[in-house]
Amino acid sequence: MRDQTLIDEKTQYADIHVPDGIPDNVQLIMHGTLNINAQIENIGFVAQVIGQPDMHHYHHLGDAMTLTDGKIYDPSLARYEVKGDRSGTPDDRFVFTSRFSPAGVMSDIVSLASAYPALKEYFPEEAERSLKNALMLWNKYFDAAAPNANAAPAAGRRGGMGGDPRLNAAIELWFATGDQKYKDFFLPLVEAQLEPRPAAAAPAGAPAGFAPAANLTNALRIYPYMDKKFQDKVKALVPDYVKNLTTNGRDNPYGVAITGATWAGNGGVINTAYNCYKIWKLFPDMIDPEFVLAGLNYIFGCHPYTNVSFVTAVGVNTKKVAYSNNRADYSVIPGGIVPGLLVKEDFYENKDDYPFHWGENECCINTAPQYVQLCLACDEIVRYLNK
Ligand SMILES: [Ca+2]
Ligand SMILES: [Ca+2]
Repeated sequence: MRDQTLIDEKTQYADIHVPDGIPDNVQLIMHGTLNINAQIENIGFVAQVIGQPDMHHYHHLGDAMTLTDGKIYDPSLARYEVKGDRSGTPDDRFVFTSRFSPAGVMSDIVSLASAYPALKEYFPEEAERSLKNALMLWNKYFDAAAPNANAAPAAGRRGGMGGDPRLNAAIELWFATGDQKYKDFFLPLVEAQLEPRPAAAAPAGAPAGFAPAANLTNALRIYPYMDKKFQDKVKALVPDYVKNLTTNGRDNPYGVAITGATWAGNGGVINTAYNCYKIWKLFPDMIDPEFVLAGLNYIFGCHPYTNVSFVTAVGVNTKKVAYSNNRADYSVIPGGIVPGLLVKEDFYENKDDYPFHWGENECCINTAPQYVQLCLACDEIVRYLNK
């Protein structure tokens, strides 16, 4: 695994182009679990937002390290006065602890349980701490997170998007612990996802008679570890899934499904293309690997309106204005992926000279690892095709 960065969490020192013997991906995961575990151990759950205290921090363009002084704000001190680990500088970030949702906790379990195997070799203590907190949250909120027990499952942005919000948590806890009880819980839910979906699930603008394909995402994730009966069932659904991809792509020449509503759909384009890669790995005769490449080509510029690469600083003609970890107007931080396009008539589609359309111009961090995975998948496919 790639090791090009020195990261010392104790001294809070990082240096690029200095390998330190630990894979950088593992260190990134560690960096995230330190924050998640600290929140769980101090306030009992992960807050929906840790935000900037004022406008200056919100649009801060300097080194992000300088956003805060690393000391606890003490209003009894004079401005900029420092005493031990406290200071009179009102730069502490705000933690929003309202809008707690048991369903939202399930995604914290996903993060911690999936971090466990990744951290075990290099950071065994942090791995155990992550698993312990994941199990604690599962036991504490399992009942309250049930779809029918959740007073307002969609009230928070992390409250789950339909279905049982505990499904993915159970899958990751099963991978982490091997405990059969998690499998007993998730398997019927995954099998339900393989059932035909109602016509109402068809994408906007789908042709008449459009039959949405089964949701294969979780089934593909667990496929290698399941029995033959399950595997046969998944395999039987692949032709319809592939046909659906073709139908979805029929309304544009790019071979991808553009969401057309709410948040623009680059995340969906990337995830669908990566699902196609997983199908190609399992059933190479049943899908054209071009479906995988089409997703990345779209992200890199083969899309309506412009040929701009949606990955900031990757490509010849790239997004030059995008919100990232700050909201500084008309600026950009390299390496983010913007949400992309809605493809609406007379709409401000992903403009650099009018970048205020949040749902098309804001990079979200969860898209970055998905994009990296898709790049690795495409690299493998291109090598195979050129063999
Ligand atoms: Ca490293
Ligand atoms: Ca401070």
